[in-house]
Amino acid sequence: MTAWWRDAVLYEIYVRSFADSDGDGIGDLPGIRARLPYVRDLGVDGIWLTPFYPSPGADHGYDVADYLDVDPRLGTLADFDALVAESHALGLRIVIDLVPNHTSIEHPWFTEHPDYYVWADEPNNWLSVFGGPAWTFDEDRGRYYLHLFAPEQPDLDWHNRAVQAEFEQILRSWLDRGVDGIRVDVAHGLFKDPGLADEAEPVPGAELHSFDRRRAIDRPELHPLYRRWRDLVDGYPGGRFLVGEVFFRDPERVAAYVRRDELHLVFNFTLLFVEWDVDAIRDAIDRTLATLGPIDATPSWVLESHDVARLPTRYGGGARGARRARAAVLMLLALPGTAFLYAGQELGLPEVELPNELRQDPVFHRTNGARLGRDGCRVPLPWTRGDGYGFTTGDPWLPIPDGWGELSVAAQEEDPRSTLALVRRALRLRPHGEFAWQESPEGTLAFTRADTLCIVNVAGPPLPGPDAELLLASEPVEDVLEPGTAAWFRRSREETR
Ligand code: TEU
Repeated sequence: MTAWWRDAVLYEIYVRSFADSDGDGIGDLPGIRARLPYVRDLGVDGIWLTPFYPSPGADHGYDVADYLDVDPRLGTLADFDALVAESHALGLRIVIDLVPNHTSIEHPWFTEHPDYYVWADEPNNWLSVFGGPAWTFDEDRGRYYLHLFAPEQPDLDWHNRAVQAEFEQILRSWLDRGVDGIRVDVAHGLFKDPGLADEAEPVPGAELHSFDRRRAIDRPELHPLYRRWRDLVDGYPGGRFLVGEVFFRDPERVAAYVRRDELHLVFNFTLLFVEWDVDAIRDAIDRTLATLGPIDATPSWVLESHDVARLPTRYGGGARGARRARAAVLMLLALPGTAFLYAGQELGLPEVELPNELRQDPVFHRTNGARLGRDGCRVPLPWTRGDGYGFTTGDPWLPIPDGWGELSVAAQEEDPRSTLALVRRALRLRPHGEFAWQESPEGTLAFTRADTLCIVNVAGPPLPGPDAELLLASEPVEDVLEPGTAAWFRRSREETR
């Protein structure tokens, strides 16, 4: 078995925001095809595409109306096949996003197969992750249907065997089309408590994170399902894999999903939940390795995605946040396992503060603005300095801020000290081999991967570099690593021994 994904770097493309080929302001598959050389030159191993299926767009593609086609605004199945073929020719793998917890309310199943969904005469106390109750009354049927997300995203009833059979077919069809991996959206969801019992303690505000629901999700029925999916996927040649979005704060709860015969990989979001704090970062790494190591599961690392605020902003914003985010990306790419980069992270894009009237995320609208939602990390990419920033010839679906010309790919390609240049070099020098912590002063982290030493000065005093060859640093390093700096060194043979 070629388990190439065990130390791969995968690049997440939020399809609407990457590159628009036809001037409608929305990124599309031909746009991505045209930018494949950029992705190849970055040095990643593959691409994860967010959903591109026909969708009314209540949650921008995560409300799927047809699992086997491409949204006409984003291209055609022929474009998809060409994207796969061209990616493979460039040595890039393709991972697609499967959304099995819910469909769009406009999926024909909702009318033709109401028994595919979860219904109740009286709603229980479950809350929607996007705000408000998780139940909506259906006038025609006189009953309530469940939606852990938006009302336009009714939850499927996974206890219905017919639903299970539909998804096996869907998995096969995309594997037959040549995809290398499949991300399973809300992989901790799917099966709900069949008794639909109330949550014991509905924690106010807990709806934000679906991991805080105890009864609705994380059901034992998931594990036999993933064992069957594992068999199905492993029946295809070439090291295909499933990566689950298992959204729990604790890595301990995630581990059950990556036992040897279940999902190949899970996202490990621990670093998403911690600030630029040395103890919290070390703890996230330790807990991840301690839970996954003994079961021989591959750790994965994520600092950014289409669901969370951009890293430079989370780390305090401005020059300081930008600097910390650059250091963090060197740390990310030195950790053992699979790393995920979110398109735009390589440019150091910050979160964008959008005027409320332009916000589109249902999270914003369903919470009456109490939560700003995720539009700020989904602003289209700036490719060039000029008009439309090279993203579109029309109006981008979210405006690209003034001043982003300097953050554009074109601008950063001219600057050897840019974040883009740093990420490209890091992807070429990315270390492999055994991980081990090394002693380091307070406020700093140091670990080795075989003979590469990675030092991160999170918030310690200026740290003198070791007597070793400097491979790469997130900031110019004279004699010391200032706080908010990471660097990779090659240890001499002497030290390695
Ligand atoms: O996210 C699932 C999930 O748990 C997140 O919604 C998370 O709780 C939230 O973003 C925090 O604000 C997946 C997708 O990644 C997300 O984009 C979709 O909106 C969601 O599923 C529904 O399909």
